[in-house]
Amino acid sequence: MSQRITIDPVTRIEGHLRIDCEIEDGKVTKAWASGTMWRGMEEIVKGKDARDAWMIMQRICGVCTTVHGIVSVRTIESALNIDVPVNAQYIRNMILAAHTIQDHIVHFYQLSALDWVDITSALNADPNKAAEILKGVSTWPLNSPEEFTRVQDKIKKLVASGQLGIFANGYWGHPAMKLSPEVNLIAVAHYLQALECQRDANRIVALLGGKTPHIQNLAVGGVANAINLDGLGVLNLERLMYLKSFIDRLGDFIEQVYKIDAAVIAAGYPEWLEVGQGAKHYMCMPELPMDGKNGSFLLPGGYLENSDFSTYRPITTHTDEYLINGIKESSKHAWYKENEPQAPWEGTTNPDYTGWDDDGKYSWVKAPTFYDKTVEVGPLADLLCKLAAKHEPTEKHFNDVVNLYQTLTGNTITVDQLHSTLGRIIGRSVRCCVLNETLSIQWQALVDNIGRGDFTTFVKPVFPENTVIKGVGFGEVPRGLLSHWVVIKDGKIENYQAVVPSTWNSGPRNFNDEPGPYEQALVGTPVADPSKPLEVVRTIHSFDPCMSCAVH
Ligand code: NFC
Repeated sequence: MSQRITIDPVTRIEGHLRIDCEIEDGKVTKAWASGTMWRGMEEIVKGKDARDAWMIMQRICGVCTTVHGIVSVRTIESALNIDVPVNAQYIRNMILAAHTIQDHIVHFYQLSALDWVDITSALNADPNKAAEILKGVSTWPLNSPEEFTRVQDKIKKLVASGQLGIFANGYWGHPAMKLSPEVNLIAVAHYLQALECQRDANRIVALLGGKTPHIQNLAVGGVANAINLDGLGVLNLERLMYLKSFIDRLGDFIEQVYKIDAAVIAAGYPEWLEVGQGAKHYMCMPELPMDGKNGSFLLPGGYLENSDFSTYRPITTHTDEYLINGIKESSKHAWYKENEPQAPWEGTTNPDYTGWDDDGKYSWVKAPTFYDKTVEVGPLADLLCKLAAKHEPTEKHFNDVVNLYQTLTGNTITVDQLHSTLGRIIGRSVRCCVLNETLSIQWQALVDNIGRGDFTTFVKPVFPENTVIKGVGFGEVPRGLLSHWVVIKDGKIENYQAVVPSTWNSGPRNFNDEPGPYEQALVGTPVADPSKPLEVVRTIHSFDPCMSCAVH
């Protein structure tokens, strides 16, 4: 006998997401993902000056706040075919990398850890044993018995006060919680420390971007940071060194805490390497451009089909015709008037709410496809594509996670097992380590270029008169592949479409009725107690949904 459950809203995400599942014999057999809020950003921006698009479109989201701005300026610059000064690229790259690092730390600890970590069990832990577990594994100075005792006392006081605050509504004591009290205590301690450490990543964004969330330093044609090494410029020597101090400090937490915790959590839940495969096709963008035209990148991107590395096709530029011609969005199952797949430059967004229909329309999220296929994007796609590309930093950090997992469990993690809920969590930690290394590289590239006497950060854009121009900008952002598409006439926006990572992943059934990645990933998920569907939430959280991005 099948049972239907609805989780609405799913919490510890950004935005408004409803998940419906049919459960039979303790497993999910069918699922629906629905974005339940629409705002119409693509309509709002029409008719506006193209130079202002980034400022408006950045407001799609307050979580991935910088990336819509950066991709939007790339979009307008692609329409104008202008070369951006490399100083501007390095500054944008550091913002993008630092922002993504901050996002991944917050996702692991604040948004998803409590799906796996039972706070109440940490009360029974032995702080000495907790410190012993990490001896020889991590050099993090706060992994001490004293610190673990301090954290445990803090939680005890919280429980005694009856005011659990942020820890009030977990699935504590759930049969799917399996970590030892000591590992739970370690995770709670790191949860609290992560709140502090993520601020260093945000400081990098704010120093370069003027503020965060929603940076202020972008411009079509570059950035507004003035470089003046010994004067009172916005970016002087003192600021550059200040920036470097945050970059260095951030690395310790990522390497000595986050990467290790990812392996420790995986070791506690090996069965989650067998659950949660989404779409079988994966795509990620090349990112961190090192030239002015988005044609050469520090990090590779590509596309692979049917979970098969032999199909890997590198994507080497943001102007790749194969890439641009393959992307469409369909609204057969979304609350918009048009049903047929549309290429984004011709895309329309005409809202038409008709209520929930299991076999018809049931979401505000459109369904993107690549050459008619539903594709997963995000940290797992990023990991798989970079492993297929034999990207050395990715291989190195992935091997570190696997080696620690092996030490803890005696087993290895195969690439086949990455198509899973844990695969996404591991992918995000690996990506965070890779991005952390890029921060120093970008910083050095900027300092070296300034040292050669190049202080340029901006070229003035000139819009042609009486001509329609089209642009597309891409980015590999925290939740995966982002693209913005624009049609401009006389400097004003005629059409604007955003095809967003969480749209790819949380999309409903596509024009061919194939379920979206969330919906596919949920099928087969075990559910011990349908009234407390922790396991469903684990898989959904592994994607790190951002629904205000997904719908926009
Ligand atoms: Ni909001 Fe964004 C979406 C990201 O999926 N990353 O491109 C935007 O949010 O987190």
